[in-house]
Amino acid sequence: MCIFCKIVAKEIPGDIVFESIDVLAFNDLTPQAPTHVLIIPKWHHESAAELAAMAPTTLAELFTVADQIAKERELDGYRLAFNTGESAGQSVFHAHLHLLGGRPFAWPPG
Ligand code: DGP
Repeated sequence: MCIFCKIVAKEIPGDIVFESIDVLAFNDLTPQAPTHVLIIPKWHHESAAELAAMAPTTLAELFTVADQIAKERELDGYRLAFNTGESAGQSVFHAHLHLLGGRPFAWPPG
């Protein structure tokens, strides 16, 4: 079982900020911004593309949950990212949407 599946199963602790039938959101262990929340499908999918193909409604929910959290925290802007593949920085192969906010972000990202 992957590390995020273990958080979903409550086998290891996660600092959970939102939960629905299909989606879980929890604070990133190594936050890169004042708000750094990971929003994941509870069902294991390796990547955003696989999630889009297999469960598009759940993929859409990740975005609505991100916006809901941003509104609750009154963020004036935020960045969303899916890293896909090692060369793009993916280290956990369970699809996860990064919600980053609370500081300015440069573009293009490094
Ligand atoms: P990525 O590099 O895009 O695959 O992002 C993986 C993120 O997951 C990274 O920002 C650190 C975070 N992370 C890794 N292990 C854990 C964990 O056990 N708990 C939590 N909350 N976050 C984790």
